[in-house]
Amino acid sequence: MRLLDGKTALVTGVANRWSIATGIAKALFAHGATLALTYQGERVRDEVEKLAAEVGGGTCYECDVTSDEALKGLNEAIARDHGKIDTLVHSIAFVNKEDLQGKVYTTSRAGFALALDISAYSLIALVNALAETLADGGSVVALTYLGSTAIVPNYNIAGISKAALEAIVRYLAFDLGSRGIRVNAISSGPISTASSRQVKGFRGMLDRVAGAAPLRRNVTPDDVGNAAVYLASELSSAVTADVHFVDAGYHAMGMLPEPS
Ligand code: 0WD
Repeated sequence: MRLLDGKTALVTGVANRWSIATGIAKALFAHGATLALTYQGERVRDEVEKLAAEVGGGTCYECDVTSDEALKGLNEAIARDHGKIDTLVHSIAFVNKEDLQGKVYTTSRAGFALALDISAYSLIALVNALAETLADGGSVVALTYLGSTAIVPNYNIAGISKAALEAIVRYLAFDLGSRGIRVNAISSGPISTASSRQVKGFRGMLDRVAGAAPLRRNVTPDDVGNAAVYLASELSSAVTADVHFVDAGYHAMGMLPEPS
């Protein structure tokens, strides 16, 4: 059964084929959605255009979310090419590499501001820029991680940014709820991507999760994509302001089992 026929989805944060956003785009397309993809800049344009061709010739737009002008331009281009969008996926984060290791208290003021701007404020900025283009009854989905509410060594300022992002999800759910627009986050288990590999000791995290999670495995961008289809579709018609875990159950462990 296709759940998104006739819907248009804007998916941000596609950098390459391993990006979580790519898995989400593929799943939305498989369920009938027409896609628009955004990417950060020149550096990844060719790769993203290649990926767009694989998901039904989705349109591609450059948009650096730190630029209000770029966000305004994105909204104009989307309104011109697609009219309205039914689903907005926020799959963007950035933290300076030196802030993804060591002590949180050594984070610089500039590093903190940059991480919070790109990883959290950008959701507010995107929704503000696209407010008129987002269809009533639509769905907004953001990507988060367990490090928002629990200590994950080295995730540091990224976790603090995710705490802000999850709070933003709840407040936006209230702001947009009167238009029937739902806003949720997917909390993904760790997946090896260009961003996650910047976290010191990331490989070890994958092994530990696979050994301890109830499903005894890591998750994939396809797993996350399936949950995004649910959150974009009518199947989640009364679900909003929620953080939905797609992490093989790892978040529910109170104590890790003995290694087998
Ligand atoms: O383990 C993981 N990979 C998890 C990721 C677990 C749980 C959550 N997440 C989250 C991330 O925090 C992020 O919000 O999922 C989202 C997507 O991350 P990803 O797929 O792991 O990483 P990646 O493929 O690197 O995409 C993130 C992208 C950037 O990629 P690169 O590699 O070029 O830094 O965020 C984009 C960029 O495409 N991005 C921006 N986009 C627009 N404007 C900006 C910017 N200023 N900065 C980064």
